Amino acid sequence: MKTITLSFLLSLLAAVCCMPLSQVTDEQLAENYLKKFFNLTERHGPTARLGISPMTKKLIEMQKFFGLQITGSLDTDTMNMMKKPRCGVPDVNVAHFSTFGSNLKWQTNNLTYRIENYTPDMSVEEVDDSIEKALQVWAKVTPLTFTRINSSIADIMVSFGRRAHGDYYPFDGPDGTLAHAFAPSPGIGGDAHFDEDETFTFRSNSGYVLFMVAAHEFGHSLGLSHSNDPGALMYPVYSYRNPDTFVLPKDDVKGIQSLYGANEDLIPPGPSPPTTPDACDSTMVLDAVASLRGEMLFFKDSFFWRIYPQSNIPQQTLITNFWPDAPVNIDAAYESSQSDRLFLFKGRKVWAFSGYDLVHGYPKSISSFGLPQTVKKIDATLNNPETGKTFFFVGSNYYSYDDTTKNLDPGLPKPVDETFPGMTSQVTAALQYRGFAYLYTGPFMHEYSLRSGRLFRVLRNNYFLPCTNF
Ligand SMILES: [Ca+2]
Ligand SMILES: [Ca+2]
Ligand SMILES: [Ca+2]
Ligand SMILES: [Zn+2]
Ligand SMILES: [Zn+2]
Repeated sequence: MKTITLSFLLSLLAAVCCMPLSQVTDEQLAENYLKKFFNLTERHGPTARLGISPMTKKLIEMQKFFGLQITGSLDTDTMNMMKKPRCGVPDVNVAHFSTFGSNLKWQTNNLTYRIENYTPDMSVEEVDDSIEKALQVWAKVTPLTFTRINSSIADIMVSFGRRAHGDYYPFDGPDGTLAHAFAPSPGIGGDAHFDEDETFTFRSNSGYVLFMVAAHEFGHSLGLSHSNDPGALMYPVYSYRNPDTFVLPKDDVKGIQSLYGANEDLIPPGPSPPTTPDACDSTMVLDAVASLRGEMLFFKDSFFWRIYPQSNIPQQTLITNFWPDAPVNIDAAYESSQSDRLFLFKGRKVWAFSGYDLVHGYPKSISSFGLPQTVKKIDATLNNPETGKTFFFVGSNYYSYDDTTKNLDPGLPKPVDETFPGMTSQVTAALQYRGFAYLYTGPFMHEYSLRSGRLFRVLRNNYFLPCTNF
């Protein structure tokens, strides 16, 4: 855990300069981003230790933090990440949960808060409710209590402002930075500021859900800094989540309890905190695997990992960060290179995506492939670009679909082990890659020649999805 002091944090924030996103080049945007969030101070001149420019060094730090491919250059993925809406507090650590330091915490468990002004985007009741619920996220798992006051100075002062709003850290107009908050200390410490140039909402996914943004900011108000766990509330990038079903993830629970301890009250057992799937878990059963434009995608729960052809460092992210309209906990996935689409399956439904966009008319019923009504879900799918056939695995059988004629092949279903010898257990995921078919069953996968159907090897998940704890 790396610790920083509040004054250091303030000096980082002070280095921010603000230009509207549309008027800056990628290079300027990247420089501003690295100054603002990764403490880039000097742009030019080699650093003695690495012999590379400070800009490149910070770029590598940023790519590491977000689990991007480490290229040291402003590639498309890096630029896309820099353009995502996010929190205004710097990313100073490259670990899972971290704090601003054990001395940067409140010395009392009973804190006060005050809502100084309101956004016109929502009703007063909705703002009050969102702020109250966002504080309760943290109160539920710690001994902390939050009492609202309507006059004088509270520990946590909540306000909405745009551009220069009374501290040294002006906001940046619509998108970019959504909010920021200050680590525990007297005065401005603990306070949370929200960028009024955003459109905040109560629970819709158009605009930014105030509850989600506020719950994140209050993590800073209580002493947490950012986490690189893409499932954590303290991950710096905003992602939509349903406020009605939100449960504080395990990483954040560990973080806040490291500062304040657990809630000693007997509370009725609720849903357990969600954990982010770990590629180092050798017993993990993937939901689905697919190729996409030369990359490999591994789906598990609400997340997926991407692996680029030139690197074997998986990048893990929420499915909805890429495809906001996509389902989670999917059953199967495949890429149709013919139509350049990604198909995702869940239950009796199929979703098709072109790039990030849901194709018009989807989701559809899987009967659109001609599958019989008796098929309630697909276990795995496998596309062979050479033959234009897609296999649908259902129980111990498979169906085969012709992408050209748009029909199921006759004489089906067939037993899986007739075509793939030795595959007698359920196929849980499948992938074609460089002339091979990989059929997963639990944490194992069987490697077959796509042409001859010959079984070559039995491998484990980590053959393609390595365990990289760094
Ligand atoms: Ca304060
Ligand atoms: Ca903004
Ligand atoms: Ca599956
Ligand atoms: Zn933040
Ligand atoms: Zn501010």
